[in-house]
Amino acid sequence: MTPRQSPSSGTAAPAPSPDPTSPVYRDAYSRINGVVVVGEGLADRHFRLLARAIPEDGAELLRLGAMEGRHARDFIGCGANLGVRPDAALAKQLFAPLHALFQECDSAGDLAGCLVIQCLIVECFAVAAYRAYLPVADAYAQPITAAVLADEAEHLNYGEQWLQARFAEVGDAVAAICRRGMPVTLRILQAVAVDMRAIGMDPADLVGSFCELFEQSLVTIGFSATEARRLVFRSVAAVPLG
Ligand code: PL3
Ligand code: FE2
Ligand code: FE2
Repeated sequence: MTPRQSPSSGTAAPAPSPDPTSPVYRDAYSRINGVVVVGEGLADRHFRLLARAIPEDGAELLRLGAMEGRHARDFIGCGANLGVRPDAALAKQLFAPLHALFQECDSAGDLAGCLVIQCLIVECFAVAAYRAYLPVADAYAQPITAAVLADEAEHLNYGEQWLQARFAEVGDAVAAICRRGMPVTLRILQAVAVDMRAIGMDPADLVGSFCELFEQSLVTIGFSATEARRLVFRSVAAVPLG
């Protein structure tokens, strides 16, 4: 069989590695770093709320929350190393709809909804983002990002196990919250797509691996491959990347 050329991704030739000390890079990094630091801080709060809502796993959930607090501090350090401060104001605005959805589920006693938002959607988002960042990260941020990535897998696992054990009762609620949570998450990404390109990342790649990871999680908890694909496809189709 003749070897085939790998299909073009539709983008131009790969851009030269961006210079992390340049003003353009640092300006973009302040917004990306803001999203990461605020996202980690919010994850910390969500795990503490979950610890209250699921007292039998309280100690475990507080431990996961403390990991998120450390991630936030570690990523602040990555910015500081470049002389950059995170743009927290923008990031808080971007995360507000997702946090509001979490609070709505928490107030309604919808534990499955809370776990889908934090442990499946946010953690798949984090894993996809940090994996995509690793190859372009500066020498200081690279080992920190690799260590954080290993922790995020644990957070994803917690949610998957909880939801899998109760899939018969919570399957419909999971599907409902996916339809609402996925578009608000993708809009965060859409808002920093231009900045991601400026630091050498491809936002379309990130969306692709986010969807793949999320689909896998849905299958792990009990959806069929077809149901999972359909659920993800429908949530994503509504949000074109700018
Ligand atoms: C949960 O542990 C953390 C949630 C944070 C989510 C962050 C997603 C960030 C997406 C945008 C760019 C990623 C670049 C990574 C640079 C450190
Ligand atoms: Fe984290
Ligand atoms: Fe996490």
